[in-house]
Amino acid sequence: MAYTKEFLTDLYKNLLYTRLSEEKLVAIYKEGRVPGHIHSGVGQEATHVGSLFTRKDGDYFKLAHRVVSISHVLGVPFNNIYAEILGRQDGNSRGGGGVNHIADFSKGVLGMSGTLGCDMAFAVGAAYKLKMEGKDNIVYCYYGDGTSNRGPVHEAMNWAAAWKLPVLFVLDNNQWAISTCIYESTAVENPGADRASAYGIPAKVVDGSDVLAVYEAAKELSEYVRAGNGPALLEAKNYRWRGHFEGDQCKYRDPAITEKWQKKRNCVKKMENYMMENNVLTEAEIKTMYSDIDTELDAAVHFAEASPKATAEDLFKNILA
Ligand SMILES: Cc1ncc(C[n+]2csc(CCOP(=O)(O)OP(=O)(O)O)c2C)c(N)n1
Repeated sequence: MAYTKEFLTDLYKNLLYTRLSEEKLVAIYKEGRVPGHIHSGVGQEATHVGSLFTRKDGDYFKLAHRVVSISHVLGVPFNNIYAEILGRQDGNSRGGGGVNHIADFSKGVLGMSGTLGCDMAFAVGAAYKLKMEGKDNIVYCYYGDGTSNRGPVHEAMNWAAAWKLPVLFVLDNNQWAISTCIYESTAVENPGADRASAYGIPAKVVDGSDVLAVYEAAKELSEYVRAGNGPALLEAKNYRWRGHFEGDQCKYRDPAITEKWQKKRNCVKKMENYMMENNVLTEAEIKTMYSDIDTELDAAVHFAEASPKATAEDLFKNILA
């Protein structure tokens, strides 16, 4: 085994935090405790956790609208993540941004645009700043397969490649954009990796349900980017387990395919098996972790619910005009 026990435990724990947090959001949404909507990222956690485990202090992150609790890996507390999603003043954007705008500049989390694809240019702009500063920091830029078909994505990638800017693009290919399957909207097998070569960007395709495989691929690519070679792209093969939003009945797709992914490509279960087979954690230790994390997440939800609601005036704070 090439990894230390500490590294594997930390990686697994963060994967579990992300899974249980995404499930917690679904549970409280069902109880009517979440205003607006959520995009659950259950099933896609390993792509984000595995790649973010290659980060360094000073890096920037352009996250996406799915796997919304992932910024906890970067140090944003669950209290503030949940408060933001619930529209409370203790949210990291004082409840004014909501689920699509988890940002925390102190942790390098740049936020995102609800107009998908346009925020890819923010990431490249941040990479330009890093290049001017001459640091070995990079920008992690996450996007979806549906988003990959938008014009601003092309512009951002072309700019990053032409100016050799330090961006690791991570395509979380869950095969669906609301009710449109990627194979109906895209002629190539790998909407990220197959197009990357046209920009002169090296790419890798990885099984998104294997957190160690994601980590290894992201490590190689992020080192290439940090060394000043320009951008790289990682495409992770995933499947969107739930609807586009909670309440989506998914009538447009075959539930048997979803079940197959849930049974065979469950990133948390796969990592759990690995941990037990390699004597890193016992079943009992894993069970304790589940209940400890669940208690912690419940406390974060209670914190968020006790926080005052964002007011109409809050909407006009922190706006650049
Ligand atoms: C420019 C733009 N067009 C359409 C939408 C509406 N929309 C929100 S999420 C989504 C699906 C995006 O699919 P993908 O990029 O694959 O990400 P996923 O939701 O699967 O994680 C769409 C079309 C949007 N937010 N912005």
